[in-house]
Amino acid sequence: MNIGIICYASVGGSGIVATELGKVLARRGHQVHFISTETPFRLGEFQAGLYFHQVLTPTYPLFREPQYLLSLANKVVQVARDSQLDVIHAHYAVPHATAAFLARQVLGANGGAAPRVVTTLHGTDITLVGSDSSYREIVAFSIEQSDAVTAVSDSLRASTVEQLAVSRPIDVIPNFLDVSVHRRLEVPDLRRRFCGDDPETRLVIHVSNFRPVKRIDAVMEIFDRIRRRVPARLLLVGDGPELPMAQRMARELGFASLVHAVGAQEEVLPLMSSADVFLLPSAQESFGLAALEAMSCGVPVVASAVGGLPEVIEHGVSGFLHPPAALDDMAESAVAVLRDPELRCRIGEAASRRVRERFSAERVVPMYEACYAGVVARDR
Ligand code: GMT
Repeated sequence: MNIGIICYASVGGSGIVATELGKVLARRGHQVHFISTETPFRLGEFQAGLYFHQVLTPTYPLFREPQYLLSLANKVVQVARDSQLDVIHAHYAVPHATAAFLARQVLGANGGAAPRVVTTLHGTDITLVGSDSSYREIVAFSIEQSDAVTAVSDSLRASTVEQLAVSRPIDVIPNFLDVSVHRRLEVPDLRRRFCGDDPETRLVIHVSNFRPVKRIDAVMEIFDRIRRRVPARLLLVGDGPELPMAQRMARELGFASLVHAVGAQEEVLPLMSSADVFLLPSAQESFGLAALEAMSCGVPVVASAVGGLPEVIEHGVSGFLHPPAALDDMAESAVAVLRDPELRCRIGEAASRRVRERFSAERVVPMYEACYAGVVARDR
């Protein structure tokens, strides 16, 4: 099949999922055309069957804002014509589902053959951005008009129905990892770099885009409670608007020397593999791809019991979930795994087993293929 994937190229779960999906689809014999502003983060080495089409959005003195929606829709039309796309797969509804809808209208005008549109909802495109009254009507319309819609969790499907009053069917296709690559690596040198030579010092990690929804202040508060009870270091991976606040909090709480902030990194597996516990106290998380990455490396996750996280982590079995306000409880769970190597191992093994059994590319990518086959076979 010829598939056009529209995604954000910047660091972020939706772009990572779209990129990994495209890579696996190409390995399974499809022709995959990424359409984005830059080469997608994590695209990696050249792979047969993968193409990249850059969206350029020219500026003009009359415009106060670049016209991204128009240039994107225009590029989708060109790629669809040149490459005879069967399916346009929009990852993240805003504005990608709308661009796909526009492109399909253009291609189908005058009775032309138009590709089918599949939209995958990722989370903030519904819970934060799409439900904002400035975007709501258009986002809901674009979702209704897609030929198929998928959401990354049951929780996100329910939020979409509730917040956008969407009435069409939405299939749940969870996020996934290539489990042949996503596994624990042995990285003693890296661990020593962060923790020094003391074998008792534990490494706590947080990976995100450092936006307010991630509650970085809670990460810092939880770590403050942990480091008073266990010798520990905090590894912050990623960048975003809340990072300076995190560094200020570390100084004010007196543990700046225990924090390593390494910025946005393409290769997170070695960093995840060197950690003992992952903190994710988000206010909202439709799935929690970073948690899944930590779990694949056998790292216990301590997270908020919000959104889709309870579909990923079973409390007390493959990680720990607490109400977002329960910082003491999150610290308590983290201290328990940091102090008890046997518990850490048991939870870590259950976590990596869960990823392999429920969230592997082998299990999930065929769900997308079935979705594409369904829309292509269906009469419009
Ligand atoms: O909010 C973000 O962190 C970015 C956003 C994105 O662009 O990818 O993340 C959302 O999509 C991810 C991939 O499906 C999910 O794993 C994240 O849980 C989701 N974020 C939120 O719901 C806050």
